[in-house]
Amino acid sequence: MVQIAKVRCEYLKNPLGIDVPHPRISWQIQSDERGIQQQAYQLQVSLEPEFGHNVWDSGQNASGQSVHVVLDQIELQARTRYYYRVKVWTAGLSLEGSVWSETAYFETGLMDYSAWTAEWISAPSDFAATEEDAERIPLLRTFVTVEKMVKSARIYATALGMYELQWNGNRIGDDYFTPGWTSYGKRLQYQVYDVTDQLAVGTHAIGALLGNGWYKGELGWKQEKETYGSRAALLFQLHISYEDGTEDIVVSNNDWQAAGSAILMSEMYHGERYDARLELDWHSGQAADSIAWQPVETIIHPNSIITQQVNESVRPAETLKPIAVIQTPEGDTVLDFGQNMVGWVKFEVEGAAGHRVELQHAEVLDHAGNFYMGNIRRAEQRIQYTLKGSGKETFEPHFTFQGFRYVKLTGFKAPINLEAFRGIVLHSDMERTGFFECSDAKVNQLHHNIVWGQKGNFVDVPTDCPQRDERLGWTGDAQMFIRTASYVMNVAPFFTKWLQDLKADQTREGGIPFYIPNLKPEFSEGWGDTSHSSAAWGDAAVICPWTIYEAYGDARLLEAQYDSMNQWIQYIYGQGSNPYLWNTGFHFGDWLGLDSKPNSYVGATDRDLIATAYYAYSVSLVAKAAKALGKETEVERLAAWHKQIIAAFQHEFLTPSGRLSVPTQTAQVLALRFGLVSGAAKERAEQKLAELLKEQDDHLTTGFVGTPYLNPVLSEAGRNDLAYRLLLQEDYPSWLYQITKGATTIWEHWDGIKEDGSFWSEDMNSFNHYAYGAIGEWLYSYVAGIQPDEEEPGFKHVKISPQPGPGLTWAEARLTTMYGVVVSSWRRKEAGRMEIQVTVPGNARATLKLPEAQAAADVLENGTALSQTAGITAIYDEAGSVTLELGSGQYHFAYDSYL
Ligand code: RAM
Repeated sequence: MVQIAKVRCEYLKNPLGIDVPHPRISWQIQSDERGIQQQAYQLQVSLEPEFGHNVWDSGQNASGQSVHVVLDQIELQARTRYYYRVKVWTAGLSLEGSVWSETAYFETGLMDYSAWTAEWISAPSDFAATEEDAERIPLLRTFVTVEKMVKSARIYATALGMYELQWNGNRIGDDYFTPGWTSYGKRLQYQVYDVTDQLAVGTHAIGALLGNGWYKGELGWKQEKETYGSRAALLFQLHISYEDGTEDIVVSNNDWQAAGSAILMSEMYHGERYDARLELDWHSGQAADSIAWQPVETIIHPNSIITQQVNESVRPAETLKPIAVIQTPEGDTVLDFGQNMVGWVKFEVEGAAGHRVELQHAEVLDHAGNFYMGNIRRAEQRIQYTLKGSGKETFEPHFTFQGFRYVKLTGFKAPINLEAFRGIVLHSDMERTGFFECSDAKVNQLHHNIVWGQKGNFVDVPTDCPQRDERLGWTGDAQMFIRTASYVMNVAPFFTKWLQDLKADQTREGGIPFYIPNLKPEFSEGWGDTSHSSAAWGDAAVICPWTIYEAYGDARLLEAQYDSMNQWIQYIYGQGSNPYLWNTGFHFGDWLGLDSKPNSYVGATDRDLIATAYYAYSVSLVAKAAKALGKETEVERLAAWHKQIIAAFQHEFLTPSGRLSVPTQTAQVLALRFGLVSGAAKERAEQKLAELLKEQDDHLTTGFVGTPYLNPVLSEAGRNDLAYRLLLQEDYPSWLYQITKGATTIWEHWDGIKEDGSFWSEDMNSFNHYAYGAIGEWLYSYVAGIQPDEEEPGFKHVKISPQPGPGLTWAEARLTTMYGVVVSSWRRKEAGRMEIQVTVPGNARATLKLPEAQAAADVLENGTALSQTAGITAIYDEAGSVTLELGSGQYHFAYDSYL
C-alpha cells in the first residue's frame, strides 16, 4: 500500500498568512514495500474542501519530485484559503495511482502592504506619567458589534513592541512574543488569527496588551533601552465576511481607548510585576468600567516594512513539574524543576488582597547549595505578583521569559505544594526530527542536554544564552550549531526568517554584524571600531543557507541568500593587502579555548589562521551554492579564488617541509576539515592532532571554533578510536565532565563549574549555551552515520555509514527528513556479530556502508543472502568493505565483524 503523509506548504501544516506568490508543497510517501519511487504526481488546488471547482489541477505530471513542488501556475488572491491534495504513481500501482492524500490547506495573507488600512495606535503620550506607573503596560481596547451571521473572520495584526490580543477577556491564539524579533527598522512581521468561531451575533470586546519586548525594552548587557524605537504601538485589522456575502473591516484607529493594565512592569530580562487588584473588567461593556479610559493616539510608522511571518511562533511546548522543594543553607525556599529550562512558571496562590509573592529564577545552586544569581548578571528574572484576594488565583507572565532550573519563592505559605507550580517551556514551535540513543547513559544525557540547549535558545532567534542580560542572536554560535540543530528539529523556517534579518543587517560593504538582529551601532563600543565581521561569526552568512540547503533541499533559500553570501566573501577579499589572506580586523578567535593566555577568552590559535581558514571554507561553499543553482560561470571564478586562498594559506602557515606553523588542536582541525592541507602535510596534521591530544592525556583544548569539527576530523582521519575516547572522557575537560556535575543543558565553558565545585566566573558563565553541543552533529552523522548528500539534498539520497567505536555496544539515530523517517542503528552482539538496521523513506534512496563487514557473501538481510534481497540495487564488495545501494524500506543486516 502506498500512502501519502504529511502534506505541507512551506514546511508548515495548514499555515495562515502565506504571502509568497508561489508557495511550495511537499509530501511524504509511505509504504511497506521496498524501493518505492514516485513516477508521477497529481496536485489539485481548490477554493473548496470538496475540490468542486479547482483553481489548478496538474493532471498526471510525470515527475519524481515530492519536495518543494512550486505552485507557479496559480495567481493567488489575498486573504483566501486554498485547499490542496495530492496523489502519486509509483511502479506497480494501478492506472489510478494512490488514493488522494488527506486534504490540507494554506491561506494567503494580506499579500500587499497597501492592504493595511488600519492606523498605528499607541497609549497616549502622558500614559504612565506617574513614577509608580512608569513601567506600566497599557491595554488598548475597542468594541465590535456583530449583527448578522458570520461566515469567516480573520485578524491581521502586528505591533511595535510585543502584543497579546484578547477577545472578551480570553487570549487569542497561543503565539507568544509576537510579532517576533526581526531587524525592526527594516522588517516587521504580522500574524493572522482565525476568529470565526468567536464572532457570534452580539457585542464583543477586543483588547491588546502592548509590551516592550526586544523593540523598546532593555536589550544587551549595557542596559540599553529603546533599541529600535520608543513607542509601543498596535496595528490591527479584523476582516469579517458574513453569510450574506457582505464584508466588514474593523481597524485600529482613534476610536480605540487606552488604560493601564495590571502589569506594572514587564521586561524580557527582568521579569514581570503584576498587581491583580488592578485587573479591569474591561470587556463586559463600557458601563462596567470603574476607571476613566483615555483615547489612544495614532502614530505614523512605515507599513512597507511589514512582512509575512515565515517561522513558527514561540509557543508553550511542554510542561514540567517541579521535582523537589529545597531549604537552602541560607534559609531560602527553592523549587527544583530538575531541568534547566526556558519559559516561565505558572502558579496558583491563595491569600489576602494586597499580599505579594515573588519568584526569582536561577540556573544553578552554588557549591554550598545556596541559590545563585551571579551568572545571570543584571537580568533580574523576577516575578512579583500581588494578590487580589479572591480565592485561588493563577498567574503566568506575558512579555518576559526566564532561563532556570531553580526558583526561589518568597511570600508563599508553607508547606509548599508542588502541584501549584508548573514550568511552562517556551520555544519556537519547530518539529522535533532527531532522536539518538546509545549504550552509554551519560552520552544519552549529553544528547538530551543538546536538545534542551536548542529548545532554550531557539526562542524566535538563535541566541547564545537565554538567561543573563544578553540573549542575542550571535552569528558564530548559530553557525557552529546549525548542523546539529538541523538534525534535532526542522529548523528550515526558523533560519529562513533569521537569514532574512541577516541579509537586512549586512553592512553596505558586505560585513556581518556580530549578532542578528543587530542592535544599534553605538552598542558596539568596546569591540574596537567595528561591531561586525569576525571570522567564524560572519561566516554564518554562508554556512547557514548552505546547511539548510543540504538538510532540506531548499534551493529557494539558497538563491535568496546568494548575493548576501557573495557579498560576505567580497568583503573579506577587500580587507587586507593580500586579498587571499585575512590578517586584519578584529576576530573573536577560538573563543573560550583552553589554550588561551591566563585571563583571556581567546584560545591560542592565531586569529589570522582561523580567519583565512574560514575564508577558504566560505568561498568553497559559495562555489558549491553556485553549482547547485546552475550558475556555471560563477563556479569557475569561485573555484579559482578558492585555490588562491589555499595557496596563500599554505604559504603563510605551512613550513616548507609541510607542517602547520601553529601547533594547536584547533589549527590542525581547521586545516583538515576545510581541506587546506593535502598529501604528506595532511598526514602530518593528523599525526600532530593525535600528538597534541596525547599531550593532554586525550583531552581537548579547543574553544568555540575548533570543537565542532574535532570529532568529525578524527573520524575522517581514521581515528574513530580517538574520537570515541574524547566523547567518553568523564574528567575535565570533556563533554561528559559537565554531566558528572549534573548538567541538564550544555555549558558555555568547559569549566563552568570547576572540579572543586566553584564557578569559572560570574561575568560570562552561561549554563545553557549550545556551541559545544555541536558534537551532536558527530553523533548523528558519524556514530549513527546519517549524512545528507549535497548532490541530492534534503536526504533524497542518504549516505549511511555507521561508525561503531570502542566504548559503545550499540547506537541508533532516527531522523525525520523531508522524505520521511531515516533510521540507522548498529549493535554488537556476542561473538563478534554485528547487526545493522536501516530505514530509507519512500521516494528516497541510500548508500549504506556496512561497518566492519568483510565480504558481501557473509552478510544476511533478515536471514537472506544479499543477492536475494529485494530493495538492494547494487552491491560493491571490496576487500574489507561492503557498500550497498538501497531503495526505500526497512532492512536488517547481520554478519561477523572483522574486528
Ligand atoms: C559572548 C557569548 C557568545 C559569543 C560571544 C563572542 O557574548 O559567549 O556566545 O559568541 O561572546
